[in-house]
Amino acid sequence: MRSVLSTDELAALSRGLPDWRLESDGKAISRTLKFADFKQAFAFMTKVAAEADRLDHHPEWSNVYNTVSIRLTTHDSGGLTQSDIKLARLIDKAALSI
Ligand code: H2B
Repeated sequence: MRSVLSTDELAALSRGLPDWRLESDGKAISRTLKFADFKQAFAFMTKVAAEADRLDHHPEWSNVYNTVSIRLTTHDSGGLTQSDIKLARLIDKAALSI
């Protein structure tokens, strides 16, 4: 099981993730993305789904038309781990390529 990140580790790692919001208890990060339309939003989700499954680390997310809301946490560890940071970076990259 991945270990939960310390406050210092989190501060350092999240510097590269300006679009993500840290929840007040420090146990999850979230981001909402808007696309041109539903087709683009779903193309993004399809891309992220495949990569998340490859990582064996899955987002909590929802979609309404062109908007995708994402929350990342590591359920097995009860907080944020390197896996969430890795997935957040991957999501940012995927959003740029849609
Ligand atoms: N995703 C997330 N976000 N947190 C987890 O703890 C987690 C996961 N655990 N995907 C994985 C799957 C685990 O349940 C499987 C058995 O590896």
